[in-house]
Amino acid sequence: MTPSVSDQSDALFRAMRETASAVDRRLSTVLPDPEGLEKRLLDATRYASLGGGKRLRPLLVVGSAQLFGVDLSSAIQVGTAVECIHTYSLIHDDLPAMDDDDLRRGQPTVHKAYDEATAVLVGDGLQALAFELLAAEEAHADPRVRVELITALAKASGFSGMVGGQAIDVAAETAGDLDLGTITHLQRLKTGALISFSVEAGGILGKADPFHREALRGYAHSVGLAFQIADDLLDVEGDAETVGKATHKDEDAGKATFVSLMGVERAREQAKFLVDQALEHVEDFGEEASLLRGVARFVVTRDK
Ligand code: GRG
Repeated sequence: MTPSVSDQSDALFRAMRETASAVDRRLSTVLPDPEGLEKRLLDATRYASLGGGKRLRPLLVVGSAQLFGVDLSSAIQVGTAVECIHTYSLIHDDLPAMDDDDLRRGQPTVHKAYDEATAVLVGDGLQALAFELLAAEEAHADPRVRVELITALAKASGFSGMVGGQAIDVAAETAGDLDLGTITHLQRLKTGALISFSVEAGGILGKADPFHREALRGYAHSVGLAFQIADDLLDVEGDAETVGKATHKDEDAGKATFVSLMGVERAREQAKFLVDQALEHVEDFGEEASLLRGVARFVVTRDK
């Protein structure tokens, strides 16, 4: 019997809660607890990284790892690593030199609650911690798998991934209006690359064959773009209290986004189309893909 829609969303929200708690527990264990002058740095790191955020990327790692019967503890280790990179990117993105934001995950941004130097260092420390987590045996017993994970996360977060996308975004502020092709490229790098890593990580951990890895790449591509369109829609339609960060930022800055170029209705249709496409990519998998299916649907219905 196919589970009802409400059973499916109950299961998704349970998985989200469990993944978020597991990531928090892992982070609490691995973050050092110094008493000296570096205490403030670690306090700020806990402030930024514990108890907030949807933990969507770790959830994608857990979902893709489930397809190949990978241990949950390995998936949480890898999910915690990608969450460290994601959190660092948000902290740096909020700095005055970048997006200059005061609110993140419903609380003052790190440079507001502490100071700019601390915010830079928290981000740097989290980035290093991500690779330490992947290099540890808890990620996978096979060192070749660990090297593959490290390489994939480095590419996804570096010059040809998230940092490259952020650089295009910064350059776009003075480059005039971007077209749809350029925005798609920018978002593929800035937010899509980490989402793709999260989905592909399950295939790496499970030593999946090329056919299944290709299916994961297709799913990740569609979900990544759908996520970004939903983010653009939230900027236009969401309220800051629920979203947990300032809204109407893109609109006020006159920034070209999927929504400004396509309009709200077409953007919403495109996001739904991308979700259907993502579901098709994983249709050959059975029940074990139910978490990935749930996440794909959630990405466009979320309110934060
Ligand atoms: C500073 C190197 C560097 C990169 C920053 C990802 C990024 C690049 C900036 C974030 C800006 C932004 C708001 C992008 C929109 C998409 C996005 C990443 C939203 C936040 O991700 P969620 O919704 O956040 O998963 P939570 O708080 O739930 O983890």
